Amino acid sequence: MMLFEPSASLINDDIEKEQTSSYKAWLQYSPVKKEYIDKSRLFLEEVALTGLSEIRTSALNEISQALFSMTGTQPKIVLHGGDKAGIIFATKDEKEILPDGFSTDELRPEGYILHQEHNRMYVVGYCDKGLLYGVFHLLRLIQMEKNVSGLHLAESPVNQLRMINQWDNSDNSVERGYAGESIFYKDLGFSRNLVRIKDYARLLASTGINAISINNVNVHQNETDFVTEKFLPNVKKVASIFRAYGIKTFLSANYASPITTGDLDTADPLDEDVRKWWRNTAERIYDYIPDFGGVVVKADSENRPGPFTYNRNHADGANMLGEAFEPFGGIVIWRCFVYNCKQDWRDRETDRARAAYDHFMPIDGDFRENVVLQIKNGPMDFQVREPVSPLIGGLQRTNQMIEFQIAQEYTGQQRHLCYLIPQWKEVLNFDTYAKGKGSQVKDIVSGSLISQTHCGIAAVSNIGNDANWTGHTLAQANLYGYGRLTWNPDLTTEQITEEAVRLTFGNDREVVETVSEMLMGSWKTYEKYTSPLGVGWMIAPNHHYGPDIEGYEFSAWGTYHYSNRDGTGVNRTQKSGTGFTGQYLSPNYEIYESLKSCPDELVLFFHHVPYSHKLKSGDTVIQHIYNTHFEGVEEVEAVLAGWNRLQDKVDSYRFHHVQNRLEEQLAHSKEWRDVINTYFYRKSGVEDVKGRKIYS
Ligand code: GCV
Repeated sequence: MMLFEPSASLINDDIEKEQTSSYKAWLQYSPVKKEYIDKSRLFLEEVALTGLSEIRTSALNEISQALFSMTGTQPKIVLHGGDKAGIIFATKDEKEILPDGFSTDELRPEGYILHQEHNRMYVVGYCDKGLLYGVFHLLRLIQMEKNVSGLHLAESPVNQLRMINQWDNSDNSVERGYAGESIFYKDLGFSRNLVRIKDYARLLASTGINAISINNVNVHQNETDFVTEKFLPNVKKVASIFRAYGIKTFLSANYASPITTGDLDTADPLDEDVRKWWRNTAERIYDYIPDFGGVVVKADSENRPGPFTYNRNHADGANMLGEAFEPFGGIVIWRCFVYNCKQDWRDRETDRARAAYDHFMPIDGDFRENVVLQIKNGPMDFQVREPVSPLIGGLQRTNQMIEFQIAQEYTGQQRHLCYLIPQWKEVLNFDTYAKGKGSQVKDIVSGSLISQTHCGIAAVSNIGNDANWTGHTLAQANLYGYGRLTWNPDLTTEQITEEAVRLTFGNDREVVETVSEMLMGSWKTYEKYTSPLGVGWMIAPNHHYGPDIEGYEFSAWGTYHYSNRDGTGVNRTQKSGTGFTGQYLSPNYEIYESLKSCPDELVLFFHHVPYSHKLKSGDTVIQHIYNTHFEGVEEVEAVLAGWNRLQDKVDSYRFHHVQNRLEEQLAHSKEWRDVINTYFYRKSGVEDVKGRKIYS
């Protein structure tokens, strides 16, 4: 009997040949130079290990095919022994296959050691998952042609939960999806294209992701039934694909399920029948999927049901679910994106930015150990620029994870290039002062500063069934970088970017430099030609693509900028505004409260100022708006020109694809520039000191 059989191809049959390079994303496994192989003492006769498991099979599949594709050599897989030059797989207790005296002391949960000695490369995991991560690390080094001779390194993940949230619906759509249809669902059922899901699992695992929720947090009627016999066999299939890559499967649950799919007439969290219903439901799920992760819940938010209907609070709701999932080791991820989406724009007291903190701070400490609060990075909603949510670090006695959005809902929808790693790094490095100076967000969500039983980072995925996964090929770097940051938030943006580019496009110096530069500057470029100085929105309602400055100004969504002939921005101070600044700990509170100390990039988020207000940069607000909008467009022009120079160095499919997107971005950035400049020119009547063309 063949104990291990590598699967035939890493490439999905439904992908056209010319599209394969974009489909492979950062797992290209392109040939490396022969001199590199010799120089780095890569011995590839065999891969030896003492036994198989599901995850080890994934690791073996990956390494066999990757090595063959990169080096032309297919190592022999040797079970129980191995005595030739090659690669050794082990976990911490398999001392018999490790060199005498090999220390595994450096191993931490889910971590690994890569160690080269004589003619062998040891990949030693704390457990099988660590082993798999070690394999991906080794393959990364080889693909980047990094010298591995004499290599010794140990790594382990900083965050416990490294999660992806799919906003996929079973009608094939993806809420805020910009890369085609769902890869998970087809016509109200589950997709049969399991290869695609497996390739997604490979991509995620290669960056260190270990958890995924597979359906939209807005759980509609059909998906509510995912927790029933009707769909659990399918959920089980998907979960087993992810399990083989060390990824736990979660479902988004409808808070009102006992009514919607059960036969109760209430979802009151304190009702005994409701509690029993959820206990039975949890038991059923675990019958199918014994290592099921748990549920993600959006409750009392944007018209979704929740405990408020029964005059209960969020702790009552979350704890009721926590109790049901606890016996099976499941967790409840409860979202804090709770605000009044039916606000009257005339009401100047209510401030959406305050909402999450106002709802959750009073119940800090009231949640069960297996409940985690998931908090969006900013107090509003994934804008190009927002301050960090004051709830992060505000909560001191509750499990918490941060939520980012890889999907570019407000940042160009994967038609514009907007690389978000620099933004996420700023957020993760933000000092909350929760435990005095040096209380950075990354240390709060990793649990190192505030002790928590469950914590970490989640993000809304940006993939769909487009051949290149992410709509814009360069948006792949956001998914890659996100995973790498969840593994280690201390990786620099430069390091992540270099990896993403080299793995995706190869090691040619000009390509690496050009694409890295394109990525690195793109967030700030996007910010320049869209809404200024942290004010946010100014985007077309509903679909959120393109400028519409007053599109939300008189709506119920609580997203206003209050521009008039004299000035613009939202007064969120304690002194004379909505008081939101008061949610920050000192000295952040004072920094934001005072116009003098408020950082330029957030001035309009916190203050309403006259157009003549002088920023720290020396420009007035109005001149800043004009300048940045002209600059933003010029920067897109430069990016397109840079890309065009790579025509002979990038395969034609990806080259033309990216070129088309950049051309669209250029045209669209001009639209943004002119709409914003003209709007503020008409409001203020102030001329551009540089006399550039602003339409009257
Ligand atoms: C899933 C924003 C988006 C919604 C999304 C919501 C959320 O409001 O526009 O599409 O719903 O955030 O995060 O729940």
